[in-house]
Amino acid sequence: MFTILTGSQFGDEGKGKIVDLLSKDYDLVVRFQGGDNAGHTVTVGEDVYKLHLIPSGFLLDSRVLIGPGTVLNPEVLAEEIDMLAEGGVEVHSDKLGIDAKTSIIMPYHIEMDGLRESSRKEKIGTTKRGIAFAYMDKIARDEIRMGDLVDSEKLMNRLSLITASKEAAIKELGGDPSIVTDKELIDKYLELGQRLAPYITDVSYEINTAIADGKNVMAEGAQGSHLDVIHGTQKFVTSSSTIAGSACANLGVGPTKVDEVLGIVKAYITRVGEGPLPTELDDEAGKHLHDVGHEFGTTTGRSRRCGWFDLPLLKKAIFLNGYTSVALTKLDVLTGLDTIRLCVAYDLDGERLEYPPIDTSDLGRCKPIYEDMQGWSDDLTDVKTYADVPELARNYVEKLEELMGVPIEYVSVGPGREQTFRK
Ligand code: 2SA
Ligand code: GDP
Ligand code: MG
Repeated sequence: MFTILTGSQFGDEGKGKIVDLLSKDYDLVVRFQGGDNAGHTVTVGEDVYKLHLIPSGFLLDSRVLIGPGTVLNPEVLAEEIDMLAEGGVEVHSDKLGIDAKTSIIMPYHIEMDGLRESSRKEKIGTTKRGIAFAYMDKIARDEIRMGDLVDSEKLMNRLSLITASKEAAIKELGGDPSIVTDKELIDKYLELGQRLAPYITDVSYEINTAIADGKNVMAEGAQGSHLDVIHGTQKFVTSSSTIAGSACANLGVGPTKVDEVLGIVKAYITRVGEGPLPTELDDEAGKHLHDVGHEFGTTTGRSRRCGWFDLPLLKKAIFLNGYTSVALTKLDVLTGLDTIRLCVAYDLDGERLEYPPIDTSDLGRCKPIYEDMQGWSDDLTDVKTYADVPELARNYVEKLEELMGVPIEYVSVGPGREQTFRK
């Protein structure tokens, strides 16, 4: 079975938690896009793991893979492996594989991201992890690949071919070009290459043979559908394709192999960084969602913007991904709100829109049209079955399901593995 799991909103829907929960049934769990801009949280009892690169299926028996469509900061990966080892979770090469074709995020990419972001008049709010600049080099065919990093001659040769253009680009951004040829940094990367060499694999081959052998494979998306570089709220997007189809292209698996596409849907909406968020709240309800939901960026610690559930954006995510089912997360966070508002459509210059406009600035001008539902005060965090969910909360879940037209398969009422049940 091949399952693709993606975020349906602007990221941070709780993908990490759901991947961890489901990974017991999967032989392989694979990241297919993005880099260490992602922050996926897995909570088991007292242990909280905040991962940026290692797929969230690492805790149980699954083998986890980093696919060739990702961009990899080798230092962050080495730190993650060390951090897990300190906590007693060993991640050796039988557990983790990295595709040889994965693009490496070089120190100059991180430098360029920071310089570009600070010089922008209109900020994007990137995570400053060098993501866009590493992808730019991939597309320009100037990237350093994982396979180059393990061979000093190859690396020096690749670097010599791009040094002049990288130096010029950094100078143009107002930075110090010496970072490109900095010997200490290059030596550090070569050391990291040696350390990560045993993990190198051919991800497409592993996945396709696993599927052919009747094994189960899960592709774990990062960020969210509306941050997709093509279909998202451009320019306030990340630099990779975050939607389900991207898993096939990035992993080298044919679309005929896909069995399920699971959408992770937060019971409200959040966004970190700039860009439109029509239901954004700047009142007590927004403060409630932010504080009760602990809405802070997992990678940067930035405060996440919060708003009511946005149906037009969700309808678009359903089209973009073709979800076969949905996991609804953070329902518990809504407890204690007297009224829960649901954005069912937008008003744009007096016209009612059931679906987001194409243009990002038009989306920024959309005013939400709400339907109000009665809230509930019961704590949900100890609820173990759907039948035990209080009626007013069930009304909300069932209203969302009806409006989305996609079955809600799982409901999550807390960060823990056990705080999840089937609907
Ligand atoms: P980038 O760094 O080039 O990918 O930034 C471009 C936009 O993409 C957004 N982005 C994210 N949005 C939500 N969550 C992400 N991961 C972290 C988390 C974010 C954090 O789990 O909380 O810690 O701040 C993520 N990664 C990228 C980003 O905010 C820009 O809007
Ligand atoms: P991801 O990027 O989609 O994996 O999500 P993040 O890990 O960045 O952010 C989701 C946050 O919500 C994490 O701190 C999770 O532990 C937490 N979380 C996940 N599901 C639930 C839930 O159902 N209820 C609550 N209260 N927290 C949750
Ligand atoms: Mg996250």
